[in-house]
Amino acid sequence: MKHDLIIKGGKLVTANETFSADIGVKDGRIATLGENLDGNDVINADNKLVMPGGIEAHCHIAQESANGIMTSDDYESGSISAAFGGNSCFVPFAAQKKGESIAATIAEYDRRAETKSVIDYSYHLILTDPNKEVLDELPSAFERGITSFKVFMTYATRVSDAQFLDILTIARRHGGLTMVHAENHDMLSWMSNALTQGGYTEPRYHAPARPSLAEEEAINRAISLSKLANAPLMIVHVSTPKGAELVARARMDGAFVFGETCPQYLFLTRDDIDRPDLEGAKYICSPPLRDIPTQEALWRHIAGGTFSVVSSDHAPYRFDESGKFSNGHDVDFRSFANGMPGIEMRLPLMFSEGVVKGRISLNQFVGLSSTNAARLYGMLPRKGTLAIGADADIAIWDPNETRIVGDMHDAMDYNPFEGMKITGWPTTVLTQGQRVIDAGKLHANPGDGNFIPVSYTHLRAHET
Ligand code: DUC
Ligand code: ZN
Ligand code: ZN
Repeated sequence: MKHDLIIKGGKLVTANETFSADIGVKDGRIATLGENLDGNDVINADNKLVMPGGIEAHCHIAQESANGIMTSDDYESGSISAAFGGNSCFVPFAAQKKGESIAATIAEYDRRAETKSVIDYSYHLILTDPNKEVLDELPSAFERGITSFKVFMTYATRVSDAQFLDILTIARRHGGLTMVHAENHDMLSWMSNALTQGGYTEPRYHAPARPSLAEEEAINRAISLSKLANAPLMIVHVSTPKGAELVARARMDGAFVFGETCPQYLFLTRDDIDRPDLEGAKYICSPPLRDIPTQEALWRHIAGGTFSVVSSDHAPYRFDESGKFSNGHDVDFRSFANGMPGIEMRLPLMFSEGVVKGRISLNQFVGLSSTNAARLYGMLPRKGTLAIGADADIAIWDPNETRIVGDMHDAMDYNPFEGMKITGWPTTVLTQGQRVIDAGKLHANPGDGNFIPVSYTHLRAHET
């Protein structure tokens, strides 16, 4: 067969195997894995690793925050930055506004994504107003190929436990996965009020205002609700050792519970929020940054299988009046925009500090960065693996390239990981067989990425 493209000489890595083969791509899909293939176009992957492209499963793109502040990245800059970081697909959030129908939310995010994304995408739907009409409408999201929902246990956008149970139940019935931001709202409000009333208002007080206990309590409650509804649940951005233990325990007990953590909890600490002259505001994210023993515990849980995915939680707000200081400079820690960028850093950080430093295997890296997200969010076997018939969503990595982290390709004016020395970078990224990134250059156009309708089959915990 004459292929459109062949990738020659690389070492192929999936979540389960590592082997040498060439890949033949035809009509955007992997047509052949073998030797001596024939193709119109050739990518030489000698001394490179050839892996499924990353799937970024937690990022905020062209989305207003809980306080109404728009992210700096739209689908163009966000997808370009994701691709430069080794991702061939991403799943940002479509966030329902209070009073808005599901159809209106999805239509709005289609408008934001359609002509802009350079890589394939889907959405998780954030539910902030699950009234009766919205719950009745929810099954229509499945028909559209959207099967994951996120709820908050804090912020004005939070749901009650009863509403959470309603959503879990509908998701279970139709084959969907509910994701949760787990922090106890009243504990956070009480701590924040006490701190601000005492005059403790600088960015650094964001950390004590959101204590580990608030996450632990909420994770415990969320798991109980998922057990009651017998419905699958993904606890996103787990940031505490006790929270991770609760996820591990639930999985061992056979509950439908999955966990995610993020690079910021592995590489930064609350000392970063302590930086002078409001610079600490760059490091305000929720849950907040913790400490070194937490980093070590989270790494152990990554290696041991507690977490199915490591996602960036890219929530980009610039260090200016458009972002962090939308409410002014002279305000307390609650009023700075909440989140930090990292969509381009997730995979290089995990490769360098995880694989190169021996904390996780190459196959675990592929599982955590691509395959498990594909399985959880309904894209496997179309995406997330190197198999015949799968989309040719491929990232080719130079495992030896070393760089000092500087500016990224997002629309941000700072990089929280700047200055780190990283070994291993993606050199080529393909989505459906088309070069998106090659040799440091962008090859795709806005709108080349496609919406990928997904369907989800319930998993047992040990399957990711
Ligand atoms: N939760 C997120 O998932 N991202 C940004 C801020 C937040 O609270
Ligand atoms: Zn969250
Ligand atoms: Zn998030």
